[in-house]
Amino acid sequence: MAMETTLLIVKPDGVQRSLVGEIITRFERKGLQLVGMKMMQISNELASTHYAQHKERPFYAGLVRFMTSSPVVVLAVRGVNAIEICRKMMGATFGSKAEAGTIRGDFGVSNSFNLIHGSDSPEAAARELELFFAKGEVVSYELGNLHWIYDAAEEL
Ligand code: D4T
Repeated sequence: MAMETTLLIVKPDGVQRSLVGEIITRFERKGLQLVGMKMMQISNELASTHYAQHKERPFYAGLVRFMTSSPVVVLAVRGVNAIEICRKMMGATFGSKAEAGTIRGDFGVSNSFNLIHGSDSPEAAARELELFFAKGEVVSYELGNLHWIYDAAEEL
């Protein structure tokens, strides 16, 4: 298992529903390290680039409209196996189906608004971190309690 950095986005519905703190808290409590964070308004161009793989899908136009409808909070989150861990914590794509205990399962019921985005592979994470963060906005620093989060002898 590798140390990974992943991109998360608290989507417009998460911001509008005042769930930003609640959502970030879950990742912090898990033991993941915040290494980048900002509020921003996603442009049409950025939303189109980010969701380019869905361009032909029927929900694409609505998805771009949704992602640009209100500010979002973007996060860079680091940890061992962080990509898979974050995806598990997010839950299935829509709140109506997502398991209780996950972010989408606990806070949403919609079949299009789904509160949070998370990179789904190392390649996607690298691409998305570069799309959303400028050089220098993702930082490196030592977590004081790292040796209590991981068994340093075994896992790092
Ligand atoms: P993201 O990419 O936002 O982390 O979500 P998922 O990885 O869980 O889901 P996805 O890529 O299949 O969908 C991307 C994005 O499109 C919206 N969507 C999706 C939608 O509005 N209607 C749909 O039918 C689907 C499949 C929600 C997430």
